[in-house]
Amino acid sequence: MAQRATFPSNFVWGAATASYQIEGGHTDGGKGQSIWDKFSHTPGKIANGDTGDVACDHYHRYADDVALMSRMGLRSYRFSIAWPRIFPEGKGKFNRAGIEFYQRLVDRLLEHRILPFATLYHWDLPQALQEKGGWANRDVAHYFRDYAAAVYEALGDRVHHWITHNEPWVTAVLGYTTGVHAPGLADPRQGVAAAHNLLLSHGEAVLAMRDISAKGLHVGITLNLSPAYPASDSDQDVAAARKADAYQNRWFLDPVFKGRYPEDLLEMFGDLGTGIVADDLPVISVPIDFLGVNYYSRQIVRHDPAAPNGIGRVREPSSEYTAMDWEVYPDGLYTLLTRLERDYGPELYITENGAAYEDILTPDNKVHDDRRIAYLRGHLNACHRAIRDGAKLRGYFVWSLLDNFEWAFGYTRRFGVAYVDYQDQRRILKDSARWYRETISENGPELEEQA
Ligand code: IFM
Repeated sequence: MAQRATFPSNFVWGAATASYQIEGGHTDGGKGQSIWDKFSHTPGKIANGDTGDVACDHYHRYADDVALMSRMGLRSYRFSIAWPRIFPEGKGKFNRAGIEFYQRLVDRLLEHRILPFATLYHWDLPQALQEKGGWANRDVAHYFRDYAAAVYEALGDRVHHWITHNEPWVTAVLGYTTGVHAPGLADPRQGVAAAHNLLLSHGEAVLAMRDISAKGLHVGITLNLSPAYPASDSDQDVAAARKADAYQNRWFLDPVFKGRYPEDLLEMFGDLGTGIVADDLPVISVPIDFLGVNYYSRQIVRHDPAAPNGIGRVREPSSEYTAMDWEVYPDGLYTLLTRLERDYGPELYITENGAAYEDILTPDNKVHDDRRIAYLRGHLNACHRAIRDGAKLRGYFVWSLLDNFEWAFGYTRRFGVAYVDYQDQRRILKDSARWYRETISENGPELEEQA
């Protein structure tokens, strides 16, 4: 019998998804247009011209999907709420049919004893608010607070775990600075302002929710974090890695947990930082109950005078890479979790971790995704070691429950532990889903050699 890495008895085992990536039903139940509806319909933005119009059709199949979760032995499910279903214009008229969809979903989850974790924003901003400047407009932070309060009023009796934002770094950088995500802007100044307003909206939402009822409420924010390793011991590479850490990690961690922006980051921003309002920091740093961590890979950094801020990237040729071309590096998760404990100290959930591979559906309807199993096992072992060494890690959500719309990559990347046949919307459990079910029921994966 394999030895197991046993987790604490109350450890939360789950899987995660996001509204635009799985729901479809893009005009159903009075839903308004989101920036991703608009962006995905803009020629040239998404691989193969894919859109989330239908996606996994979860909007219509949610009951079957909850039954699938139950078959997988999941104890928890992290999903996101589509703001344009609740306020089709972003503010003003509340759409009852929109919230009823999530009430039905949550009721089903609870019937199956699956603990809901709801994310308020996973990137599908109402297009009407983009027309007012989107996250670069500070008013949108206040509209987000109102939206958060309305959703919490409607669902707070049955959902106790809330995440304000998913990966605000991605919203700001990919959406406003590089433009590969909706709304597709390439304006670094707006990127910095958007990041600040996202942080402000987070703090305002937490305060508003606590005002409504703090009883039983666990609220946090999810950040995409990635430790930066210098490519060599040279002072220049070490300094470049430190800058990469400021840009990737401390940009959001420090305002939320320390109430200040990192000095070295402000230096890097220079006059691009005009959207940063120091007076907002007390709201941004309102205490939260946990930090959600999305971890996929590390970064190896060298000094490169030709790269922005001198931050150059290095590829480790001996490593394995996923279909996203992301290095498989479980030890980076251990490094990250223990560093979060040392420097910030919050309770933690891994709110996303997983891998895309070129999965093949066999004629007898199987997907033998051994590499995904190895990826998950390696990362769970890293979690186990981090807990042993003091990290307050309370749960783990695999990304993702289902194959889904992978943003600019459309449907070309499969992250699910359940395979989706987009022709007929069949769900087929991959070997990794069976492995995960066993891991959950044993409360931990097979133990690996300790690093
Ligand atoms: O699919 C995304 C998800 O929406 C946010 N975190 C990373 C995942 C994989 O790219």
